[in-house]
Amino acid sequence: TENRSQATAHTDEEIDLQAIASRIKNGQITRVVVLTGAGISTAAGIPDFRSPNTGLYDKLAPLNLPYPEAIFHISYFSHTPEPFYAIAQARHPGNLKPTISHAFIALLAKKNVLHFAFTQNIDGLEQDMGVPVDKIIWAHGNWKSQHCWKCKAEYPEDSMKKAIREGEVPYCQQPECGGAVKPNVVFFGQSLPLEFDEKQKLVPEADLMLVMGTSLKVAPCSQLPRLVKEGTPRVLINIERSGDIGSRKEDVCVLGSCDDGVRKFADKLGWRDELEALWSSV
Ligand code: CNA
Repeated sequence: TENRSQATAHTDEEIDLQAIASRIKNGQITRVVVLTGAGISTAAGIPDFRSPNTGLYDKLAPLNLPYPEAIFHISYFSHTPEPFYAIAQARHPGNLKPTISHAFIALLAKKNVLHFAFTQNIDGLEQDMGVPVDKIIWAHGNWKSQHCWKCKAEYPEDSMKKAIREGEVPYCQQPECGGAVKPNVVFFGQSLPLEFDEKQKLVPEADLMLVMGTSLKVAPCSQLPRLVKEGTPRVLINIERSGDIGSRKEDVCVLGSCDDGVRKFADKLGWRDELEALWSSV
């Protein structure tokens, strides 16, 4: 009734989040599996793909692609690599400061409750924030190395950096190859790293899944939340609802920015000062 809603100081979502925080505090939750996407890095200055107006897919019109995802599709790249390199500089990680959402993942690790963290991001900000490398699964690879897409020969780092800076396609230097060089970022149509398969089998071990900043539109990462055992809470922190989170009674959706969401969660955990201090340290 109207009276009741006026008397209630906390929303259901806050009560649920508090209950989960208490279970972390009292040691009932010790294996948090995290799944993140571009939305945890937008506040660091890296646009996501699908947000209207600001997302990359809304900015590709001048490149005349057959469809937006073609820019990251291996079959398109294999014959037309120019559009990828036209935007590569903007996608290449510079010296950006991780967000407080990255710091929250690092804090989970510090508190020994991070089982592992899947990231669909290729920006490396988890590592920059100090999330232990052995806890990170780079589901979509990263920019740390590059190969010829055709003959798989490695390509020198400095030549790659120059190509990205100049927006030029780097070509393989092997005799008679001439294939385009591609960073070891997973494109559509390519397989994910073996580690992804190994770790996805362990998702049912989770006693909490925390999903942040992803539209859950890209498989197979989008399927990971379904692997969480029924009865195990799943928390979504995102501007909008995504995937099937919210469909189970133990799910909690914290809608809003990732950074506000992790601050709220940290308040309930009594970790807020530590979180801010950890974030300030980078
Ligand atoms: P996406 O499909 O663009 O979805 C992003 C989601 O995050 C959307 O639901 C947004 O509403 C939400 N969002 C955006 N900003 C915020 C914010 N500040 N707080 C809360 N929610 C926010 O991106 P996904 O990651 O789901 O898609 C997977 C693709 C995107 C992967 O292949 C990534 O490699 C790729 N990507 C990565 C980066 C990066 O490395 N930082 C940047 C852009 C795209």
